[in-house]
Amino acid sequence: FEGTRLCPRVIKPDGPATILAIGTSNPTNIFEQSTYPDFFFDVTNCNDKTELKKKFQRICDKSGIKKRHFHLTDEILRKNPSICKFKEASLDPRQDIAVLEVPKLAKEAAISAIKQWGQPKSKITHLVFATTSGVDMPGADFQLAKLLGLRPTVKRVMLYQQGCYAGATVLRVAKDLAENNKGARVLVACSEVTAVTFRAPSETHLDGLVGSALFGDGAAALIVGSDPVPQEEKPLFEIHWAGEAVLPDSDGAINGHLREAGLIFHLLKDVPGLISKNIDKVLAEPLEYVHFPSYNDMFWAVHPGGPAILDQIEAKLGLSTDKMQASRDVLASYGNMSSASVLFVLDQIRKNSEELHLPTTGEGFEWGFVIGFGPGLTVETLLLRSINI
Ligand code: WCA
Repeated sequence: FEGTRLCPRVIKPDGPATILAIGTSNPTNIFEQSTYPDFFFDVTNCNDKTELKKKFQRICDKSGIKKRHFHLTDEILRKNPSICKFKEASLDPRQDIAVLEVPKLAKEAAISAIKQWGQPKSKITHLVFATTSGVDMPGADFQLAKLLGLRPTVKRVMLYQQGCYAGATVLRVAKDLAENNKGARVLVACSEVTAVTFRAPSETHLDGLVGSALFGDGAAALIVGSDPVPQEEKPLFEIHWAGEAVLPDSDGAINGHLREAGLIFHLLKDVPGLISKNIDKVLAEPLEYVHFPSYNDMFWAVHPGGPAILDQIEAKLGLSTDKMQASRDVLASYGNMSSASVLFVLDQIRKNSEELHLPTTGEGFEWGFVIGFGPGLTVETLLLRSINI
């Protein structure tokens, strides 16, 4: 049990929480969006619903998605017919998949992050894990720690059923841990599989059709700590401000209910409108902290919940089209992976910055936002400072 105990009297580090590595993973099974309507209506035995299929095709065509990765395959779905019905008791097979696959997918992302970090995993002092895909005891955090062989004294925080904004929440929690415990190294992970939400289309649940067109599987993992060790650790972004807000008049805009039939999502059509209407108010406080740079002089990691959300934020804030490119690229390649999505976007931003030889990890800019949104309607915001490359 030695080695990960922190000083009993809290000694605070000097600097801000810093992201030291980002890893991602996806299941290998891929569905092309162009052929997905045929597959989806066939495997759910709904080919007779021709008007509904045309509507689904229209949503897929406007989704901005080229492909998605799923743990679910044609074979798995055909072996589990209850998952393929609209609302049949199916929680058991869904849980059987999620409880196993969520930590497994997170493990791959974590191995990639730890490798990039370049330090022994024994230096990990804390683990913060979020998923909206299933629940279990002991939780996915426990399973991930075991799969990775982390020390039994690693201090864990498990966040279940937060929805899509949790990609930013895990970093808010990691920031508090890293900035209040000298030497802390926090492994952060988000992992989602659509085995909990997959279901047949129905005229009675048209917002479910939107989820079926958008949601995908993926996991992201990061290492966070303050005072990076020079020559040993490579900082990517500093986390300077973290906050959460519930938007006014947004009750019921995004809901999810875990029932015998799995996780049932409800999305009002006005979700993009509600977010864009309030986005400038949400950003006012962190912007004050950095003396109001122009929106276009910042980098933007926005949860790619759907193209309409990105379009409307872009229009409301007067952002140039390149600002949301990383969000659109992640949406195109993976769909909406709930909590993991925004962390994929951040990874994409720093990779693009390096490939294009830009002066900072934040596309050449000093300050940027990570913005997640989900049930509530809750918006979770982080203000990041990039690092000179
Ligand atoms: C609608 C709706 C609607 C449009 N209800 N019909 C991920 C993985 C997990 O495992 C678990 C969770 C998650 C993620 C959870 C979340 O992130 S919450 C999701 C947040 N995202 C949204 O709220 C979606 C935002 N919407 C969009 O990006 C677009 O509206 C959309 C891609 C869905 C459609 O594109 P559009 O708005 O440019 O086009 P249209 O023509 O306005 O809409 C196409 C059709 O979709 C229309 O029907 P139709 O018959 O006239 O063609 C709309 O009525 C319909 N539609 N939103 C029910 N919420």
